[in-house]
Amino acid sequence: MREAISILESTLTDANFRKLLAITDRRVHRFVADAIELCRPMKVFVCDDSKMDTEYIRRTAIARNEETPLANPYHTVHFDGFYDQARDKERTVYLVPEGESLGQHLPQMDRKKGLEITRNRLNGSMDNKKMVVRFFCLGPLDSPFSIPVVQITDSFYVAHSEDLLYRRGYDYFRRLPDEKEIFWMLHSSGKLMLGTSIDWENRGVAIDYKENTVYSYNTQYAGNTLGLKKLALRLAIRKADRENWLAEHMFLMAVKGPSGRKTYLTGAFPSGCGKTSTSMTRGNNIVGDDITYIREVDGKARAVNVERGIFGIIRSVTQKDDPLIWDLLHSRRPAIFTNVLITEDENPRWLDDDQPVPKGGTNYSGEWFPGKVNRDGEEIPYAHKNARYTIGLDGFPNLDGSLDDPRGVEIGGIIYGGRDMDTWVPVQESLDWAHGVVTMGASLESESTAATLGPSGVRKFQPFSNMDFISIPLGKYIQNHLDFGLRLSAVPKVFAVNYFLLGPDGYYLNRKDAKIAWLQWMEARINGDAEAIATPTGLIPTHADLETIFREKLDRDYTLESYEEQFKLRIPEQLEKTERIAGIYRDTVPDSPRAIFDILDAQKARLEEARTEFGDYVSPLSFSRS
Ligand code: SPV
Ligand code: MN
Repeated sequence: MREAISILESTLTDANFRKLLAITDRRVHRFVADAIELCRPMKVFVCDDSKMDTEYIRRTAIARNEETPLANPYHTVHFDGFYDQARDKERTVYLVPEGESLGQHLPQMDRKKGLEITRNRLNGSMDNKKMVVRFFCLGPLDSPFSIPVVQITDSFYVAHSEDLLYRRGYDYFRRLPDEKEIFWMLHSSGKLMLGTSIDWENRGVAIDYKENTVYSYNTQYAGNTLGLKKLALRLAIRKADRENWLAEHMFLMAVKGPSGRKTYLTGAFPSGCGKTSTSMTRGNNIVGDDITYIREVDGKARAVNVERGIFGIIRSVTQKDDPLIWDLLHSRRPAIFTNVLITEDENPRWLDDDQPVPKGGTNYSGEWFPGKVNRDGEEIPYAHKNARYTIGLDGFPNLDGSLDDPRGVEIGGIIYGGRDMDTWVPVQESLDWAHGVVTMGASLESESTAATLGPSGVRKFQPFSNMDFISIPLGKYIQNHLDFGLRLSAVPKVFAVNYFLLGPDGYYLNRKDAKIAWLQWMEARINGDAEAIATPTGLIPTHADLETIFREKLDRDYTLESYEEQFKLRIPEQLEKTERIAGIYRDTVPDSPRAIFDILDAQKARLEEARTEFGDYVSPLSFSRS
């Protein structure tokens, strides 16, 4: 390769060259020069995070048809291609050096071969296009949590979205300590038609963890393209493994207790299972809704939000159920909607918004009209099920003051939740850290949703809700969780929740806002303010405590009848689950820690004993207080 500096000097305008060279790290120069040689852009734009530069990115996204302005001058819409509406798990592969294996759960490819394919796809991909070079930081700046990231993309939509979602890092890069570890992201949307990637059949994401670099091509959907989101999470999980901390697919929030008390909790839920809505519950404060780093500091578990914005699903968001989000999305706060419908009067519409079906408009399929069908004759809904909004957290009325605290916050609890219609009770606490790690985190299952390609509604193994992003062998990842607890003197409590329990008539047993009550109970438990009943699978609330919480927080009754129905121990389903999970680890995770089997066996024995004593379905009133 030619000298990086001479490549940069001959390709960049003076102003852009100066902006880039103000960052003195030679690794940065080499990465940009290599991307230029590979992708051969017509021009290169280096963003220095000034208002002028960030505005230029937003305006260019519109000028190039990647975004369409809406009636609200602070809003735009971006459409991803018809077949590019979610994360493509199958085509997201780890490039594995010779002799290494990540186990059978992770899609992987020989590194040399993968790099060759990837570089072929990216070869000349920015022909006639402008390359954007941006600098960001994952986590607060100047903190033990900070990870600097270089993002190169030819999509102004990607560069604009990241501006709303991540901490700008140009100045931070100018003062980086020598040899600080950096993540490197290179994306190209490939050929575009009307602002949309058309070569989706040849799309892919290649994770070269050896070089901390991720390549993404021929796709635009944020989960496949925004380097700082799920692409960096995969690299962060490897870094966390090396450095003994945790990189998790979790929200981070403050639950408010009595007399202004605040307790921080993180929560791992697979996509589309209530993660964002839990972190935005009324009366509490949000720190983040998607990705959290957790480190041990002086024996405590401290955590930060890796991001500073929300890329949230916009379906069933209504004025009545989600007033906070609704108001924010009708304000002067900059936002990008994706894959919603644009009405004739230039307003966004999403599914289940409590309004009549629109008469027509433009959506991800082009011009839309009621009854429009796809190639297979299936009706195209007016908006996609995985339609989203992108918005910065700054100025949210419920934003917690700790967002940018470089020390992070101490967490009192970790929650695991999935889409489970018939097994878990609405909320329970684990017997201890390892029991939580194994029977809650490592045993998490969930029905699939529209957030990933493929059929929805199929029960899937979703350990820690992080399975899609785990980048080390699964057994090692679980061992790291077990070990992390051992290093703590103040160990967070571990909880499991289930918002999706169905009654015999096929209806959900709980209203959406019941999560407010479960959070309150967890907050009380962490602070020693609530009793619990010991069952074979964990510690559950008493009816009396829930009755008080529902009355105080939700202004309604919580009857003994509801309690008995919701909190009954479903022994056949629990036993089946225990067997299923133990089977998965036995048959497919050769490096499973022994603790998984010991803890699952002990749970099974407790369940069988309870069945002998009480039968298959056991009222919570049969068990005694712990
Ligand atoms: C998720 O699907 O978990 C998301 C959205 O948070 S994305 O990963 O960006 O697709
Ligand atoms: Mn997510």
